Amino acid sequence: MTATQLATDTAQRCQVMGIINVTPDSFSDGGRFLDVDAAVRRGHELVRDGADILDVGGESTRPGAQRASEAEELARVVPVVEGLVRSGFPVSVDTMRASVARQAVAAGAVIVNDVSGGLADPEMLPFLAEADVTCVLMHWRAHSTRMDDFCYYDSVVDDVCTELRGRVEAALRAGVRAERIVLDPGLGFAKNATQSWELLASLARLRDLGFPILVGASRKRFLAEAASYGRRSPDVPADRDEASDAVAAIAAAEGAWGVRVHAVSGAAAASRVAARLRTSAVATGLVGARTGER
Ligand code: PMM
Repeated sequence: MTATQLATDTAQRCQVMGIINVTPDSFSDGGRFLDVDAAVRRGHELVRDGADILDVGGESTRPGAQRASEAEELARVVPVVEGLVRSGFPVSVDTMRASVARQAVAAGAVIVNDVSGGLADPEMLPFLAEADVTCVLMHWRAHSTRMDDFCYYDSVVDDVCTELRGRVEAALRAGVRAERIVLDPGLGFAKNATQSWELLASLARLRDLGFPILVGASRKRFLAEAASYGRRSPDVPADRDEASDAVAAIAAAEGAWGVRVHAVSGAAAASRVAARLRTSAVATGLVGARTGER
C-alpha cells in the first residue's frame, strides 16, 4: 500500500497511529524493536492491521525515565524512519529534539510528534515553521524524571486547554501555519488517573480549541482500573489493549483526529465504524452534513 492510498483512504476518518518505540525502556514495548529490521517489520505488521500512520520514537517518556542522548536517539530513529518511508508508509517522528525532527523529516517523516509541544527545545517551533510539516503539540509540563511533581491543577480541563492555547500561540508566533497543528491533551503526562479520565471525558472541550485532537491512551496506567477484569492483570500493559480499543472507539465517535495505539486492529475497526455511523447520521439528518457536528 502506498502513502497516497493511505492518505486518500483516511481523509474522513479518525487516523490510527501505530506506535513503534525504538527504545530499551518504554513501559509496554521497551526493548522489543531496538533492532532496525525488527522495527521495520513491526511497521509492516501495524499497517497490515490497519495503521494509517507509524509513529517512531527513540526516547522513552514513561514516568521516571532518564533522557536518551541526542546521538542515541538519532541512531535509533533515523534508520527506522528511512526503512518505513522506503516501504511507502506515512511516518511520524515522536521526538522533543529539533535535531532529531530535522533528520527524520529529511528521511521522509511527514509528521513531527513533540510531546513537549515545543517546550523542551527552543529550536523545535522554528524548525516546524521552516519544514512546514504537520505537528502534534502535546500538553506537557516537565521531563519524565519530574513530571509526577506537576500534577497540580485548579481544573485539569481548563488548565490543559489554557496551556495548549499558549502552545498554539507560541507555534503561530514562530511561523507554524495553523492548518499544520494537531493538539493532544497528554494523558498520563503530569496527570494522575483521575485527571486523565477527566480529560478523556472532555474531548468536546478540547475540540472547541479549534484544532484536530490526537488521543494517546493506549496501554496507559490510568486504564488499569477499567482494564482489570476476567483474567487480565492490572499490571500487564498489553492486558489493557481491549480498554485501549474502547477508548479509541469513543474518541473516534467524538470526532478525534487520531488515536495513538500499540495494537492497531481494534482502533482501525473503531475508526471505520465511527466514520460509517457518521455517514449514516448525516444521511438521516441527525448531524450537520458539513461539519458532522452533533
Ligand atoms: N504518549 C507516549 C509517547 N508519545 N505522543 C503523543 N502525541 N501522545 C501521547 O499520549 C504519547 C506520545 C507515551 O506512551 P508510550 O511509551 O507507550 O509510547
